[in-house]
Amino acid sequence: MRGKLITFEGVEGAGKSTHAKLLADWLKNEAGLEVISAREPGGTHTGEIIRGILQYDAAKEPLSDNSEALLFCASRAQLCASVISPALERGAWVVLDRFTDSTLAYQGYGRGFDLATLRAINDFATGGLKPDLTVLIDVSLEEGFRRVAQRNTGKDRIESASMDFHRRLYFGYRQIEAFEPSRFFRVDGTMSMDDVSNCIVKEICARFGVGVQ
Ligand code: Z5A
Repeated sequence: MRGKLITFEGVEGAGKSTHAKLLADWLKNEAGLEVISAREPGGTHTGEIIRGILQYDAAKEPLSDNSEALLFCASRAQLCASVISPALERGAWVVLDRFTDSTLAYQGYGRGFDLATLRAINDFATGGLKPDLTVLIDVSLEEGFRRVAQRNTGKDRIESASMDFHRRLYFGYRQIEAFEPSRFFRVDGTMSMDDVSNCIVKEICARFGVGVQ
């Protein structure tokens, strides 16, 4: 049986990496499933090189908005072809820290690119692959930035964009969710880590009939 693709989305500092890992651990250790985890951009050798260009100006020249959009999708295309599709086909579950909705939110609502064009580029990159479930972790921009600042690793290229850019993409996630409500599970990311994690596991069990082995 084909595996499931679960994606995590939200603003910076929402808790995506934390909860993607907690879910992947639960699926492996409690539900006994084969699980592949990856982050975007990245997750392959090519994708990690692209990540360096996108986040830390590794190419040492200003990146145009068009190049930015295409590079996110190039990283995704490589990840889909070499990791996600083969894993799903052999029945593994794939848990992703960001996927196609990030492009719609950041490059679409944030940068102002046409959403239909971005959807077409996303489909080209993924071969039309859609998540079985997208967990949208909801925290305010202020809370997300507070958490990121506590981490004290300095701001990357996209984190340094204007507050208006971040407000647009925060609102964008709501629009994307409204467009396909049944694919999304929105969870209040300001609850304790245990409560957020338990809500996500409960939703996965209810939707897909998996449970503790
Ligand atoms: N981007 C794009 O523009 N277009 C695209 O198509 C794609 C991406 C795929 C990737 O950055 C950047 O690329 C991102 C979008 C853009 N832009 N920015 N900026 P990244 O991968 O380096 O970072 P991120 O995706 O924004 O994630 P993040 O900043 O690492 O945040 P997070 O993963 O959501 O949060 P976290 O690391 O799990 O948690 C943050 C802190 O909060 C940490 O200390 C946790 O212990 C804490 N935490 C987590 N949950 C809780 C709860 N429930 N309570 C309290 N504290 C918590």
